[in-house]
Amino acid sequence: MNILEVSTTPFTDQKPGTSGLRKAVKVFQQPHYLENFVQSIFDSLEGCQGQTLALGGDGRYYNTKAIQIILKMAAANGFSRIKVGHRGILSTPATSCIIRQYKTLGGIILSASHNPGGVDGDFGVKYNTGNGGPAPEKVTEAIYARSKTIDRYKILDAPDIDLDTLGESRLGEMTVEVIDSVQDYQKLMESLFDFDRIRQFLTSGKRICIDSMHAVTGPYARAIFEQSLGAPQGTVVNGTPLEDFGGGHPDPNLVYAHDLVEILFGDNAPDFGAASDGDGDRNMILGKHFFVTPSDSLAVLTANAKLVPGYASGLAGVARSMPTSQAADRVAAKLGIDCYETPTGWKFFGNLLDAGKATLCGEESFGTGSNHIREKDGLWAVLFWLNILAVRQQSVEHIVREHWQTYGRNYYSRHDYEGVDSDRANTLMEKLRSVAPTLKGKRYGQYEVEYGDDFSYTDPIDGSISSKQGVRIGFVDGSRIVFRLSGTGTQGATLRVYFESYEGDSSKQDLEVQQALAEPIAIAQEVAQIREYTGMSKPTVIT
Ligand code: VG1
Ligand code: CO
Repeated sequence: MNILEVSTTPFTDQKPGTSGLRKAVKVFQQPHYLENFVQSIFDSLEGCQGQTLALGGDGRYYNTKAIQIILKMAAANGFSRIKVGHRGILSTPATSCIIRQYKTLGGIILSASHNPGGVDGDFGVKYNTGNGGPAPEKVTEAIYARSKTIDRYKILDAPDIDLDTLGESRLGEMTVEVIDSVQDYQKLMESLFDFDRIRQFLTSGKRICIDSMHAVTGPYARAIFEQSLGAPQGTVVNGTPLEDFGGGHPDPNLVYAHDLVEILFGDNAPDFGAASDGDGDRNMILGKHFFVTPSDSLAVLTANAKLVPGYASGLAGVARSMPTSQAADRVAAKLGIDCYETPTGWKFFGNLLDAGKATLCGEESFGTGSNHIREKDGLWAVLFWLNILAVRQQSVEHIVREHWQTYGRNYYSRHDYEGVDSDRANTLMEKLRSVAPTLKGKRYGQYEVEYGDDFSYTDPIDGSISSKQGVRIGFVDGSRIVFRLSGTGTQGATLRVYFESYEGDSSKQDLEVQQALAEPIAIAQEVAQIREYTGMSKPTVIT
């Protein structure tokens, strides 16, 4: 078959963000746009000749089209084998699992995660390295640099591959292996959790509801919860991946997963509920009439890890992204293990996991995971919770309230201002960057500023430095306000403001969250003039 060398010119906007390159589908549909980026990835690798790659996506619009293009480009670039998900489907955690299990050179994940899909939605491409994790910054920078000079790409002139049939076929010199999307991932889960005990729990009258939000986890959740663990059919809702996610926003939080929230807060609510995002790496955990913040979830999993077979021998350490609440730090201190604070984005956990310094990791953005792979993992978190519930035989609410009594409660909330004019958002951040260091010692009501800075992270393993990772204002009592701009959006800028305050007194742990954080929220407005810069009177999303 014919290898074509297509000449092209660079696009200037192919800089990967927090998690790969994310753009509107229409941007990706421009002639050569996808091809340029994929060739830039291949050109940045140490060599594709004879290598194996994993490939799959979350099933959104343009997924299979992009897969066909990437397969032909991989063949033309000398790869010898591609493991591609059945019908193009692989969740982000499943891809990480496959890269590690089959020791592939890396993998390409097609997803814009929690961003809406469909013709008018978003699409994304992310490269993961041989450890199964998102490419670190030095790799994404190399890809970006290459994208700015690229002048040709290679592609095989060949018919499309049948992605609907499992098994091997040839594409030029390359073997394409269409693999079961679920099997390897499910086996990994079975090796970590007590499936018998969870099965007993789920067949003894406890009811759960798993919302896959018409995105990638549907097939995984059905196989694991309904077929293997014996939960009744219908436990998994919105379980068929749709190209436009049913018109929804596949982001498992209180705002976008409101259908599930209504079920769990309604009459006759089930005992447990969970939702996943577009590509299956996020999770939201709910109990009967109870919401678990992702930061608390990480802390509870850390405190209860010994109850779960895969973690029974103890944890090496725990890591959280900087804006994530310090609830896990308190558990780590009590367990006598290290707690690491990293910039936002899972790629920053990779080195800690590889070096065996952290076992569990988490982000406030509904992401939790462990050293079993190198991505956050939504269904893993659900199984972890179910394993704990099955052992403790107590409700979600009971477990979390008891946790607060032991460790104190870290009230936590994030306010997002979406679709802000980019220049204005940047100006707001610039101002904050210069003001923050001058605030030390300043008093706002009962709050005294202990420090103000722009978070800079030095990776403890390779010494690499990532600066400008978010402006922090820390108070003497441990409360914090953090400001940063999103690196995953595709329209304008999204300002994220994170609030945290600590309450050790168990008689004061039952306040409404926004109420408990009212003062820091007012301080953020005073310091950053959010309303003036965004032109918005209130956040677009509160989680
Ligand atoms: C957001 C979250 C971050 C997460 C990232 C990717 O990034 O804040 O914690 O790792 O999304 O998640 P940002 O830059 O928009 O704040 V996923 O599930 O979209 O791949
Ligand atoms: Co995601």
